[in-house]
Amino acid sequence: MSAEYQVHGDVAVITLNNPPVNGLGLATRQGIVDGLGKAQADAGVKAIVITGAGGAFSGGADIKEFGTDKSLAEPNLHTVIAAIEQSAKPVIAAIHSVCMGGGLELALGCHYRVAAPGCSVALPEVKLGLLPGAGGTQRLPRVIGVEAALNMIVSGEAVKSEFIASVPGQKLFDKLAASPESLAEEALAFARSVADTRPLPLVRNLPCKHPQGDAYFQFARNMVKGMAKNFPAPAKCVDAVEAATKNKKFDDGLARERERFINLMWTAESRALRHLFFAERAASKIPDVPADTRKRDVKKVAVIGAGTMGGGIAMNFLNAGIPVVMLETKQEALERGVGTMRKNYEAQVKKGKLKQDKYDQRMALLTTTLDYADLKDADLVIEAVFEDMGVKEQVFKKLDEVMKPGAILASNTSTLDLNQIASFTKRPQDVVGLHFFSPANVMKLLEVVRGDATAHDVLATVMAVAKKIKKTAVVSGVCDGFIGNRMIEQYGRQAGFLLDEGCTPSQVDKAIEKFGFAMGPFRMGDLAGNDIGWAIRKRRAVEKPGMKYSKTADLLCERGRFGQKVGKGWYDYVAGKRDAIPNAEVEQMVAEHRQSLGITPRKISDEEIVQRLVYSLVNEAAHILEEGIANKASDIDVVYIFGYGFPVHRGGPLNYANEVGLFSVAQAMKRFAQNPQDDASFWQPAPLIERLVAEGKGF
Ligand code: T1G
Repeated sequence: MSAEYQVHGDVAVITLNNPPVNGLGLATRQGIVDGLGKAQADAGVKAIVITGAGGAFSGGADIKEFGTDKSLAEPNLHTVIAAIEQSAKPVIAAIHSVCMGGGLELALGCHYRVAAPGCSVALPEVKLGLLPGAGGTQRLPRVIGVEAALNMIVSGEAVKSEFIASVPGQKLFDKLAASPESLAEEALAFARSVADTRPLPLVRNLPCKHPQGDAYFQFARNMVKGMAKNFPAPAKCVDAVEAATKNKKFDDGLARERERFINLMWTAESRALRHLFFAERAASKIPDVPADTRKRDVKKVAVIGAGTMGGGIAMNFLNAGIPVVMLETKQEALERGVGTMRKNYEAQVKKGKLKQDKYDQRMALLTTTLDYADLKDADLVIEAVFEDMGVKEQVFKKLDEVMKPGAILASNTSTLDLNQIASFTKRPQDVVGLHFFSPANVMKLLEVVRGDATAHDVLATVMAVAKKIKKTAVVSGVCDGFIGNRMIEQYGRQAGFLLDEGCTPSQVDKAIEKFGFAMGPFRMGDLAGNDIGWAIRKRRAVEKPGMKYSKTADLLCERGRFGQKVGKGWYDYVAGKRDAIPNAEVEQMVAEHRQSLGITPRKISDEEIVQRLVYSLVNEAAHILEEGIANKASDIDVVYIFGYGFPVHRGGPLNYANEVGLFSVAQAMKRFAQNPQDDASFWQPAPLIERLVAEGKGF
């Protein structure tokens, strides 16, 4: 069922019913049109109410239909809205909970709108690389004003129904119900009260003007140009709303909007954003862990280690209202850690991002201790101690003694073997990896590392906890570097080889920043600290003696050029500034090292730089998929977008490879394998890529 039709006395009620958010898919659209037809034909029906079943009025067009012939099939949303406007009897939208996108456009086509308080109202199409394509850019300005409408459309952000209803002169809502519970009754009563009112009011007939139109839209264009460098949709939103104020005939403005909507629908940026919309939600689904797996209660969390990571991790739980007990080995370490947390919160209070009382509430949920015995009643403990297996062993043996049965024991390790960590306990089924990314209270990504013994309910529990602390969690199997760090190692290797072959650090950085990364590998190294990679390479030199690396990064560290924290790295930095200033000494060092290798420098195009950096991620990702370390390709895109700054408008490394076409990607890899300075064995396209190319498929 996708739209139910019932008659209550002299009012017909059409209830959208397409779980989970009453997406306006073809069947639902057809159901609305059928219901309208029945109501017109029934002489006993004096008015029609449209509402939504479950937790939404409507979340908009059914995004799952995009790219299929259903999404534009008749009756399309325009046809449905026209049928509402042409109804001989008044149509009243009774909206609650969620009224977004096409759902709001549907309501705007109605003659009247009654809203429950607490309803989230939005035109979020811009977040999918689109613009409202069913009249939203033409009708919303007519009921809340041009500027308020353009702000909503360009931001895509939701506004509460009661706020909109409180704005003098607004015409979006004819009535605000007393509560969500009374909406149905109040909508029926309202419908009866307007049953005989004629002419039926139409939003399309309302005036739409801006007193300083040209100046305002020029200002708006300048604003969106700055905020949406890689996205075409915001500028087109401005065009469409401007058309609403310029066109004498409503339908001309509608036509302008439609042209831009169809154009945006076929852009790579919109495909990328729609891919990520579903990818982020799909990541929380673990193929062999049923969605109804019972979860353990997590009412109290313990964090071991009050360093940068421990403090950041603790803040996530305090922010979600979950009490935290934090343990350190020394009082001064505890005090330092708590001091850093306070500084972080106070900075937010100062910027007006956090109210003082909220800050106080959060800190009141934190207790600290030097004694493991104080952790015993925590439901989840997360260790964020030094990245050394010996230290982890001590901690987990102690936790095994102290923690209550059923407590989840999590490690924040970023590369160590979680199965080995679990083996230090008598309860490996309760052990899981929770790899936060620094700064842990800011970065959205959380790699949930699944050990061989990790229990299903532990996985289900930590995925739910991740959602509660507003993290985007992706499950990874156990391997060196899990998903993200394993991929970035190949990216870093390619960056080094490019220097050996003829590039300067800034040439590599500029090329990949033009592709869309906020920072190239060398600026990123200077930010994170070049000595971190140095330590990992030293460890790997023992574990994987055969792995080929460029020596330039080691030479840089041997000169103490660890990056911004010491004022010099690949680049020079002026105290207090982040500008990366190329350094002749470093470029000389790179050139001399190249000479020592007997390599004649060659001109390397930006295209090759980008391909080698990005395709190295793609090839490693294909191996990660083959080995079952990641469950699905979209999970890897989520990791790289939310944890490693892959440009959002490209949709992630694997989405981007699909856009390029795996045949071309594989061809480029084979070319790179011919390069004597590179690592030929690495550049053999992964068997998965070869198979997909043979089948003419993508990831
Ligand atoms: N179509 C299809 N499925 C949708 C959907 C939609 N519009 N919105 C959500 N879902 C699915 C989602 O994939 C997930 O599925 C489940 O609902 C719960 O989502 C012409 C063309 C509505 C605020 O952009 O902002 O209208 O993973 O986890 O946190 O102008 O979903 O369970 O299988 O996000 O409670 C415009 C997008 C479409 C709204 C609910 N509308 N959705 O948040 O749940 S374009 C949007 C949201 C359009 C017209 C154009 C949120 C939500 P699964 P969730 P939530």
